[in-house]
Amino acid sequence: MPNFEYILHSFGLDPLLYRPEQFGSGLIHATYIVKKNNEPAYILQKVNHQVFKKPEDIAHNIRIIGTFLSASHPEYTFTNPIADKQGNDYVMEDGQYYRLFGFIPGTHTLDICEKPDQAYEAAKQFGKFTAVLAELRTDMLRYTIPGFHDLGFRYEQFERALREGDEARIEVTKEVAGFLLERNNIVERYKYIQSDPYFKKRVTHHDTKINNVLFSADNKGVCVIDLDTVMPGYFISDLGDMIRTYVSPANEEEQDLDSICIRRDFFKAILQGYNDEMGKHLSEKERSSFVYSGKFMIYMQALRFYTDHLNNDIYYGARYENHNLFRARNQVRLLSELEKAEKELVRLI
Ligand code: GN1
Ligand code: MG
Repeated sequence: MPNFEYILHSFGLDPLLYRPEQFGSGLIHATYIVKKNNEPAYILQKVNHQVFKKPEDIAHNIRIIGTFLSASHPEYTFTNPIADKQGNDYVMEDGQYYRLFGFIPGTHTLDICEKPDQAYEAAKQFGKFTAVLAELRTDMLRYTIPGFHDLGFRYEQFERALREGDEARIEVTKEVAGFLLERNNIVERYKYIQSDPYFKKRVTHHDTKINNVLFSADNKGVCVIDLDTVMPGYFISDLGDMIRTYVSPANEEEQDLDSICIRRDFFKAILQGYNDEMGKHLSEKERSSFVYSGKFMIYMQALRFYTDHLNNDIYYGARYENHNLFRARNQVRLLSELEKAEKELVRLI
């Protein structure tokens, strides 16, 4: 257990009045909602230092973005981190980094995308985030996780795991490896994108799950949160992760693979919401990659879960036997479903 008394105190909060409770379902950080009189007041997060080797880079990016927005888009809702009593972005306790954000009153998050309207609102918020930052020079930002959405790099990690990973696991999961190896053209297309001047690097969120959007009481999107992975990137990361996580009613934890399917109306809603903000910024070439973006992200997530399984779950951890293998098979199924629906989805656009 963290020493909450010390942490709260360092942020200038009276530990007798404020109480942290475990919150959310992220795989990487531990998140707490800090309540006063049973009402949410702050969000406290312990940063995963294994994954984010330089937490100060996150703070750097958020500061640059906050400063830019307050000058150019003061109306934009942006959750600046709260400094501790000494003015630091973090409090260190027992070798761990903690940071604090204000809770925006009247907002809530969703864990599951249940209606096309929600997909639309979320996509609009992620699109807006990149759009309001269109004039910010991306070279001002740091890469908080080097190679994070570099599919070539993820593929190399997968190949290395096939050579050096757990032999027993490799032996009994050959069908997953085979499926992924066969689709290496997804990597080739990404490499082409990297050299294509019509694909622009922009300020990209890189984690566009629905629970990273705040909604108002009347279910309108308010803003995006969880800015650790904000760094320069391609729009296919953000659009693709929405397709990956909103389009199927079953999420990446689902073990009943037959419940995975492609909901056309959700796909359409994502594109509408994203385009309403980003349409005018995207090139023709970029616009012809909407379905590809979904394949790109699902494929990358399948690679990452499977690679972690072969590496004995050192990154994502496993709450039950073969957890990451189940997750990988889930993403493999989702990718197959997307492939089957592809022609129809292209027509929808
Ligand atoms: C991680 O921690 P969470 O759930 O927000 C991961 C994402 C993956 C996701 C899969 C830093 O995000 O890239 O898509 O798990 N974040 C990092 O659920 O690796
Ligand atoms: Mg996250």
